[in-house]
Amino acid sequence: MKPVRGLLVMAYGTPYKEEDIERYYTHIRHGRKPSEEHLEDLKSRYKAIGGISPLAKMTQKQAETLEKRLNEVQGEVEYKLYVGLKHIEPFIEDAVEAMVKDGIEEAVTIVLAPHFSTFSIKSYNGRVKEAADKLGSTMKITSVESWYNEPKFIEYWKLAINAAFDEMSEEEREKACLIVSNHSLPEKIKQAGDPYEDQLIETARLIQEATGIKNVEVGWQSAGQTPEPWLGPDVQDLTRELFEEKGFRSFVYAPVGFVTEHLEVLYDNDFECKVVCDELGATYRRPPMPNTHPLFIDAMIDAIYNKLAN
Ligand code: FEC
Repeated sequence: MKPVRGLLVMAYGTPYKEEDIERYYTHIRHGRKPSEEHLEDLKSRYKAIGGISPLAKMTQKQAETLEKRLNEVQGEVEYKLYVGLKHIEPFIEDAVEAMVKDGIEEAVTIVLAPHFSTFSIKSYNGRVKEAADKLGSTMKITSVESWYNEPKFIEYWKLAINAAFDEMSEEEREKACLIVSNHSLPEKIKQAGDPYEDQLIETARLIQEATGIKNVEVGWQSAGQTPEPWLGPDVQDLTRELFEEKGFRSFVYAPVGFVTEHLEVLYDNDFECKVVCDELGATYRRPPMPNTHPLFIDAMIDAIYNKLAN
């Protein structure tokens, strides 16, 4: 029998039904209940994308596809899947507990988000370690920290973005701009030398190199509602600026920091950025997210094997 290696796939999590929204939002806010106004605002955004987000189902599908593919491409160990979420059950701690109960002695962990930041990947991995320590586990844990520059990940976006540009007439293409974006975070992360911003800039550079697209800009989206400064420019402001100052008339949005059509894409891109484009009289385009595309799944496998080899 082959040895079993735990495969812990982590993701943000989303409410499963409307009644979950308040506790989910409270968890995101580190236990502080949101105001009635903020809660209603979030509820209305979920309503606008059809009630709940497709994220829960897609996270499970991505994780299962990754497990299946990992067991197809190698024969030394058997990967056993565990899913752990940041803000709703099954929580990261639940998944670690399940691995310990199952007697897993070695595990690899990966987060369904390509760029490293202290706010995101570091906190996911920190929670894994803390949960394992709390249980007195000696499980050997190898954690992938980022995979934004994996060649197959860039290849996925190259194909998806090129397909969007191929749909354009020659005339539209001349005045088109690609906006590569990620979730904004408070600017203060930069003081501690966080690589998050540079990793997005590098992703955009690699995509530009692969696609040969002339006009590529970097933007940030989905910033939180706090008074402190967040990484910018915000994609909506950037769209207006590029329209007015550089004369672009068609915008292709590639929110490469996400991997699924969830709230931040369906609402913040497909609704909010589209409203800006409509107001300006510009064309809105957004290539499909990676979801379970084989290139994307294989990019994560390469990242896992690179990490295990080190
Ligand atoms: O349900 C869905 O489909 C959407 C899920 C969702 C994803 C996601 C990804 C990231 N977030 C990151 C950072 C922050 C910070 C705050 C924050 C707030 C929210 C709220 C919702 C939400 N996030 Fe999120 N995020 C998703 C959903 N996020 C809902 C609360 C309402 C709002 O502001 O819209 C601010 C917290 C605070 O108030 O203190 C910071 C980062 C990612 C990408 C990495 C990852 O997936 O972990 C970073 C998906």
